Amino acid sequence: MRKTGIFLLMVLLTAGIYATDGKFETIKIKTSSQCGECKEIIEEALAFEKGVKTAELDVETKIVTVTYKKSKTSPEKIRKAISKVGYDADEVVADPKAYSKLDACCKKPDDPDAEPHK
Ligand SMILES: [Cu+2]
Repeated sequence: MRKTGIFLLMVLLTAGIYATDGKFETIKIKTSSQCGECKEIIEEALAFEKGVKTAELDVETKIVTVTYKKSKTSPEKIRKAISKVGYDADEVVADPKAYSKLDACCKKPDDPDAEPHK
């Protein structure tokens, strides 16, 4: 009898995990980030973005991995949020105003205003 109880509990738990799984999606977005500061800016912007559950940027690959709620946001909106803080996000180009405010070390390497990292 006790074993059946545990079995039922496990079935319910598994069903619960699958139920939440369907609501979330994970995407990878290529950004124009250059350093740890960029990582902070982008991750913070996404933390405040509606529907975003987690965001983690890999400085080496410049790829940000975002898990979001499908009913609350979309990859387009997430790319826009990254552009708004001054970075390219896949085919979405960085917002020029936000980009101009970035520190010299955070600018794209082919930009004449960019300064190499110390
Ligand atoms: Cu930077």
